[in-house]
Amino acid sequence: RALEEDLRDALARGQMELTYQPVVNAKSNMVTGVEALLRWNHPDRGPISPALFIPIAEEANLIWPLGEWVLRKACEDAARWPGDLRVAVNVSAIQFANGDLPKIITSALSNAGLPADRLELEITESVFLADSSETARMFTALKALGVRLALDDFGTGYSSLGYLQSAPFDKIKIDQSFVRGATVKGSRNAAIIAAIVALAEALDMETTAEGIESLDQLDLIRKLNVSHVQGYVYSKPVANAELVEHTEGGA
Ligand code: G
Ligand code: G
Ligand code: MN
Ligand code: NA
Repeated sequence: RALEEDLRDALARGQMELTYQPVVNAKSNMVTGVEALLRWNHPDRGPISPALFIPIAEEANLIWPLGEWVLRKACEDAARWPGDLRVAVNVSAIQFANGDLPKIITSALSNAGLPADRLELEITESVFLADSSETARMFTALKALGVRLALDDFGTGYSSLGYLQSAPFDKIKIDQSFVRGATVKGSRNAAIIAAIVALAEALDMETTAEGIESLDQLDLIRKLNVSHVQGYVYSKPVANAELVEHTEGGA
């Protein structure tokens, strides 16, 4: 049986799950939001990474119902969290290229009763490989809704910096590969992170350093003035119930 068929069944039977990883303000140390990360526990094969099944979903045209489910579920969960936690949802380039995306987001927000500025869409540089006028139209439509936009995995794609001239991002997410080696001030990775932070600040964008695993990395990242931090050093992605437990009493 093809994985594609199993994925179709899992979606229909409500067997997909969302986990949430806290995003922390580097200065205040408060949780300001979470990133929704999709999980599939296959009945025979065990957990399968979205890095593997998202491309399958895209080829099988399952990315539409799957992506819509993720948006609806993330908005519903976020509307019930204490405080004003933001929820970040990953949107693939194929989803971004679909003209129906703004309609789906509007519907997910209003059904959940979630204010638009509490939803952040994480997009990678790969969206800029598509037709540029369509891409520009989508950015305009999404900004008009009032949702926030984050540029995910920054610095790892094939795009030029030209798109930063016009794309209305609120945040740049600094890829884990830069964080990994960043334990020594003066290292190449530290220099790259410092340059990304300077660029983001000049363009009035926030920054999140992803994949922080050690206190040494956290310490250096703080010194580099990254505005937000995310990684196992704080928390792995957790189930919704566990997140509510962690954040009770205010975020
Ligand atoms: O959480 P994890 O490391 O397993 O995620 C692997 C990859 O899958 C990452 O690139 C992440 O952005 C992507 N991913 C996780 N959840 C979703 C989702 O809901 N939609 C899309 N399009 N990608 C996701
Ligand atoms: O592509 P994107 O940045 O959306 O994917 C984030 C991925 O990184 C997720 O699969 C998530 O599970 C994973 N992740 C989050 N924090 C850490 C971390 O501290 N270390 C590692 N190795 N992976 C992490
Ligand atoms: Mn992401
Ligand atoms: Na990323």
